[in-house]
Amino acid sequence: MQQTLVLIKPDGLKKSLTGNILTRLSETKLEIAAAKMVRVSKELAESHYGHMKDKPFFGELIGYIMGELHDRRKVLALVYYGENAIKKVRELSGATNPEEADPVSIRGAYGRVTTKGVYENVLHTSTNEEEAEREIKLWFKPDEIIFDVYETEIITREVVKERVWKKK
Ligand code: IDP
Ligand code: MG
Repeated sequence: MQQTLVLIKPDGLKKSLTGNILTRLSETKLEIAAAKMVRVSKELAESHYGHMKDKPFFGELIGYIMGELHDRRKVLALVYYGENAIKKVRELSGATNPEEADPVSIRGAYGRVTTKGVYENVLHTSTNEEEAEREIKLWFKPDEIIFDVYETEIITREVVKERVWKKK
């Protein structure tokens, strides 16, 4: 059994593709183990794409995943769980460059390359187990995932600062 991170990127949300993408992903017969809307901070974006730091398009990539290009400062983050989850989701997603992706793959059907050269490929999917673990731990807390996918521990925090609803 494996788990993999899927992000429906801001272009996917802006183009109203969420339903279509989830329908395509349901072909895998995998289980959705977690799902949430996330406002992507610069810190989260840079951490997620940390391994791309030296790429010439890094700045655009961070702006893209933060929603700056689409006026949608959010992504839908999901964890898919099941047998061979990483490969199944990856195959259905298609190649990184949407122009090279199989036209029946999700990226091939819905992605595009902008005139500035940004690959707007509508979703992110983890490549391997190591990457999936790093990414799932970055985007989700243990209790947001319905299966115990990785080892956890209980810690006690001294100072807890939290945003709550303001009392009337
Ligand atoms: P992946 O998303 O298929 O795993 P990665 O190589 O991990 O591809 O790249 C992360 C993201 O960076 C891609 O999904 C795409 O949005 C962007 N990207 C990758 N390579 C290029 C490129 O050569 N030009 C522009 N954007 C790229
Ligand atoms: Mg990748």
